[in-house]
Amino acid sequence: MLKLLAFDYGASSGRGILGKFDGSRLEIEEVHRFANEPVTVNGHLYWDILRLYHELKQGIHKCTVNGHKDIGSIGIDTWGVDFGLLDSEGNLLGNPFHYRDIRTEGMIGEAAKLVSKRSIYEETGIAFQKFNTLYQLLSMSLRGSPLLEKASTMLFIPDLLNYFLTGEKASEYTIASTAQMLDSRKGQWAGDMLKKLGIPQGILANIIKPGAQLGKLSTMVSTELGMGRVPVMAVAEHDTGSAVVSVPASQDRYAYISSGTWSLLGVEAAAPVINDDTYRLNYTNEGGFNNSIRLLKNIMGLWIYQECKRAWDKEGESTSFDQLEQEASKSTAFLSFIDPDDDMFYNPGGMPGKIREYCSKTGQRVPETRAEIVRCIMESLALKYKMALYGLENILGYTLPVLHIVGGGCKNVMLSQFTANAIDRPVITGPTEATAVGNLVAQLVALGEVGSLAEGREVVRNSFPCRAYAPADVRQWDEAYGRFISIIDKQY
Ligand code: LFR
Repeated sequence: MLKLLAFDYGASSGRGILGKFDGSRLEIEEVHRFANEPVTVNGHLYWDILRLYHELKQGIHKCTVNGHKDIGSIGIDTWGVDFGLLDSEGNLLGNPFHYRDIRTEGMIGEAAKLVSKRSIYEETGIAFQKFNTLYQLLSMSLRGSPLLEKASTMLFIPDLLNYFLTGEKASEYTIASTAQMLDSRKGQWAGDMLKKLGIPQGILANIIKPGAQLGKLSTMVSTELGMGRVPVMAVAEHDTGSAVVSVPASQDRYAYISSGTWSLLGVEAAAPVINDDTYRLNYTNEGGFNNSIRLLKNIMGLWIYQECKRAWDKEGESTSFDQLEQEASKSTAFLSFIDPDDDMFYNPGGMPGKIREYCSKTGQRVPETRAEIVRCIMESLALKYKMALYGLENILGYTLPVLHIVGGGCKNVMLSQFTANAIDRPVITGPTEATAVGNLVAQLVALGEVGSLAEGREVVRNSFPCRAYAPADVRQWDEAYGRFISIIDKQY
């Protein structure tokens, strides 16, 4: 039995997952789970990176003491775009900023003064999101940040954690692609563009492809943790990249949603799709495992729901997601809609109030109860998925007959059913631990235990149950879609 360890960091929690592979099936066991709580200091939002590294070591240590010293390899994946800076001696310069920090406000416009938006898109294929690494670095460069001046190396979060473990500095391709700083066709840093934008190129690390060994636990780390010098693999270090590796699809044409804090809806493509439509509709082309491209749309996802729950918990109205969904399922359908991607929902805090404000501004009935608010979020998300899926089909010129939903969001039965109803296509959910599973599959490929991504997906199909949802109430959902479109098109 081969044992592997996957660490998966999301925006609100992280986990260490032990994978056991018997040659055809993969079994997973959660060995460590921890909160990932960003910290506000002086009005800026940061990741508590040393705590996150501490949790990584705790997870490895737990394996040591629980009889799993014989780990074959380790892989790490995290959310995209964020990074740490190292000085010339390899010390971390400051705490990495959270992508929701305000410092990138207005930076897309500033970048466009130096290089046209269309040229940035033509070269990188990456959608315009104010949180992209490009705009984080531009904001530092424009204000003459002393940290940036001192920096010798920039490492994305999973690269940074790998560096702490192994001493190796490299930028894994899938995570680097989220930066909007790569030439998407060559898979290398877009040197000329970065020069025009004043981004120092000396700090960029070598790009390495996923599915290979990055290094080994350093002697210091392995002594500290009582674990041998275990190989550390470059997996698809971007969580979405790992999640898509785990999609258990057997047919050629399908769409997926990697569902968590964000909902990433897309397809796997052989090459970047960069044209007038993808530019206008802001579809992105992220680098994937096996040189594939993830042509997808970022949708705000369960963030809005998580934030509502956080607000209610804070007010002392503590509840569970299950309870909220039960209440919402009894609430009236199609009372009011929001555009989940409206900028007003991007920043943390006061989410129930923001939803009410949106509905009031757009002349709709204002949801009062928790149940009405949750129902409004779920219906709006399902309708936004429909919009993104139909947009994708237009771009591709063919129909996507089935939608796979993977990741923690699969647990939300109401949203999965609403999605099938809205898109009028079958929805298949699972695996729930998609990112960790994809991370483990990439390690199996790197170790030569499975021959290809297709074989890896077969392992996933053999190992994890799926659930299918058939569309229902299609006519009502069609009508609702018409109203949804007219509301989100409203200028307020
Ligand atoms: C999902 C994700 C998305 C990325 C967002 C910010 O966890 O990685 O793919 O757009 O977080 O990094």
